This record gives sequence, structure tokens and C-alpha cells, in this order.
Amino acid sequence: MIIKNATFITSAASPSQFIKSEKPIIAVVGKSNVGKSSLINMLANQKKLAKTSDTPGRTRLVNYFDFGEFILADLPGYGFAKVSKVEKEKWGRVMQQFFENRQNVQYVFSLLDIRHPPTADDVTMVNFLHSSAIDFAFIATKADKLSRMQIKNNIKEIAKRFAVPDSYIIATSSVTRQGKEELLEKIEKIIFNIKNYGNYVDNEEE
Ligand SMILES: Nc1nc2c(ncn2[C@@H]2O[C@H](COP(=O)(O)OP(=O)(O)OP(=O)(O)O)[C@@H](O)[C@H]2O)c(=O)[nH]1
Ligand SMILES: [Mg+2]
Repeated sequence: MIIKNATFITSAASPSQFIKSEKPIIAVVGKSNVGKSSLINMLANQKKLAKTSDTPGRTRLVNYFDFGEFILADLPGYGFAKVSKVEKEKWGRVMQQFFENRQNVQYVFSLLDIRHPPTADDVTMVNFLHSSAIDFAFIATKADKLSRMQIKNNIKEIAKRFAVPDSYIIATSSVTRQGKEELLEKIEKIIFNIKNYGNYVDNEEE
């Protein structure tokens, strides 16, 4: 798949602003600073489509990007300690509403920092996706920070933690663009499956 001209669609601050589309919507989730926005920019071949930041936890919005055949939703990062409890609970509720309606999202990329073991929040997120019956894939980010051997070992550890085969985890780097082609192939399959077998838009809710 070739991405020609990805564009920003809109931001949603509350459930009433979540978009509905004929195109599959894939959400990008992960803890603050894991590299969600950078991954989106890598796929788009653009530097500043999605705002990236060294300061974690800035974005409290769902940002939507049109990639032609599909839509990527850049979600606020979780696990940011400095966010107040009230704020966290508010966003927990917004996210719950996002994931509980299958018209909002059909697939999820769960991002994990390849250097570290999954956090408690990562595990909570994955369990939540399981219980919501949302199909998802793991993406290990910042692979440029490790040697090839370390990448292999850490992928093994992450896979073990979630009881999935190593091949379920795609190692990526928004710096070297490692994993980009693999990811685009994966997206192609995801779109095919949603269109042909998924309970996508017109099956359930309408
Ligand atoms: N070396 C390296 N740095 C990365 C990579 N991806 C992201 N970063 C850096 O990590 C920091 C956070 O990246 P973002 O893409 O803004 O992370 P995010 O997950 O969108 O963060 P929030 O929006 O705050 O949740 C930035 O300083 C990026 O430059 C990567 O693949 N390799
Ligand atoms: Mg971001």
C-alpha cells in the first residue's frame, strides 16, 4: 500500500465529536511518549502531520487523520503521572465510550516501548481491548535505540508477557523507518478483513 497524501480531519474532545466513517478507523494507543504521533507521521511520510512532543501528556483529544483507504485515530497517551485524578477519570470515561461503540473504532494498534517491559497500564489497556472484543496488534516502538539482538530478545519478552507469538509484534522506528513496510502490509490485511468479514458499520448498530 502506498500512502499518497494523508491529511488531518478533526479533533474530538468528547464522545459527541467522535467521527463515523465508511472507512475503517484504526486507533493508535499507548502510554504517553511511546511514539504514537511519530508513528503516524512515519506512515504519512510527513514530519508534522501529528504533533509530537518531548513533554508527555499534552494532548487530551482524539486526533483523526485520513490516510485514503483508512483513518488513523491518534489517542491521548495513558499513564501520565502528572495528570490529575479527576482528569484521568474523565478521560477514562471518554475512552470507554470510544471503545464501546464499534462505529468509533474497528481496530487498534497497541504501542509499547521496545526498551521496557510492558507497564501495568499497558496490561490494563490490552485486557480492556480483549474484554471489548476489539481486534488489535502490538507495535514495539523506538527500535533504533537497541541492537538487533536486543530487539529480538525484547520482542520475545513482550510476546511472552501477552502470551502471543513473537511474530505478532512489529518492531518499528520512526527515526530509521524500520517496520514501515511491514506495518503497511498489515494495514492492508486489516482493511481487507474489516471490509469482508468485520462487523463493520452497517452490521450491528444500524
Ligand atoms: N529514537 C526514537 N525516538 C522516538 C521514536 N518515536 C518517537 N520518539 C520520540 O519520543 C518522543 C515522544 O514521541 P511522540 O510521537 O510525541 O509520542 P506520543 O506517544 O504521541 O506522546 P503523547 O502524545 O504525549 O501521548 C519524541 O521526543 C519523539 O521524537 C522512535 O522511533 N525513535
Ligand atoms: Mg502524541
